[in-house]
Amino acid sequence: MNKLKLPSVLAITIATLVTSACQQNGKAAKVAVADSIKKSKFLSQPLISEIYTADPSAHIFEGKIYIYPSHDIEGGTQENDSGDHFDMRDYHILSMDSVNGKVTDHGVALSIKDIPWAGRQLWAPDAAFKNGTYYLYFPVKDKQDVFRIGVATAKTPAGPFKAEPKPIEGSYSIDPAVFTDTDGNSYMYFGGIWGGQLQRWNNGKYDANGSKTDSGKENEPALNAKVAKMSSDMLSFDGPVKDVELLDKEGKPLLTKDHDRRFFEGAWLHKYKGKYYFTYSTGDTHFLAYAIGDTPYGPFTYQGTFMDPVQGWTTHHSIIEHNGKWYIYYHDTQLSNKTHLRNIKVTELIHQKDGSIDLIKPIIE
Ligand code: FUB
Repeated sequence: MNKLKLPSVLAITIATLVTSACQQNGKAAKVAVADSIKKSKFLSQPLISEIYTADPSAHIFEGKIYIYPSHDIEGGTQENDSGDHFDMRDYHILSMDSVNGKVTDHGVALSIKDIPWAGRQLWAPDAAFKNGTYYLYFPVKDKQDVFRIGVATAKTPAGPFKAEPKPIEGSYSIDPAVFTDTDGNSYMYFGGIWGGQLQRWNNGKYDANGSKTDSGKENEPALNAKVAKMSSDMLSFDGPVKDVELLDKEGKPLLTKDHDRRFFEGAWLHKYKGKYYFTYSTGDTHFLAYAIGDTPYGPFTYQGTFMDPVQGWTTHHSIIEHNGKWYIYYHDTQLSNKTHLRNIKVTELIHQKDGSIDLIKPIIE
């Protein structure tokens, strides 16, 4: 799963050369120079360095920015294509008054030991607010090692959250993202292939012996993310789980072999000028891509990539509007240089007049 990127190699080489040139100035000077070069290759800096955080789902609640991230830890599990090394056990919620404001870590908001049906691996969460209640949606493997999506509730955005006794009926796989439309209806987008197990689900049934990846049906339509309308109490699905169809500009479904464009994981939805933007990670090709539709159900027409690969294997984001500007929250591995120990970041996201999104380059060349 590892990839080596040229800019990283270049930055490390330059850092080594400059630091050794500065040797007569002592250790502190060396560290300062190495640090400034290391930092300068990144477009943005980590929002918090006391804990490792990833998969940031940002929302504006009570006039503040709240971030619902994964809390990465060193669980000691061997790295593999199923993502077993992402062995997270709780969630910390972060908040700030403004995009560049001081970050407050509100501590543990939900722990795996307080989710009655959970087995292992608390992955990327999201949150929503309706009728005086905050909802935290989270994927975790159940005791049979199958990813399902749970929900927990609280009266304040930072929790603590109390988990419902069972997963959401009809939910499966990972990466829930809940979008509430201007008419008040909410929808959950979810799913992820490979470690997210989506390729093991067929007609609502899980095949424990199914493939570990999406390879094998290269010329067939790629696996789709899923969408379901939420019930008015936000605790269950109101209606069937549907495919999020991703089409090319000729109206044909993207194919499995199209690794640069097909859906992998990390769905998000935002609405801009009346259009629905479905954004997602292409996984093993490490892009963030976007597709536009006319309804929350799609179909969505692929438009392009809007973020180049970050340092690290996974790429995962959320998009919010704050004070008239749009921002993308994302992660990379700047602090640890380890796939499973990530740190969250933010940068501005620009929509052009024609509806396209400017390409973001998270690593400065
Ligand atoms: O954090 C674990 C997994 O890594 C997430 O669920 C994926 O989206 C990827 O970021």
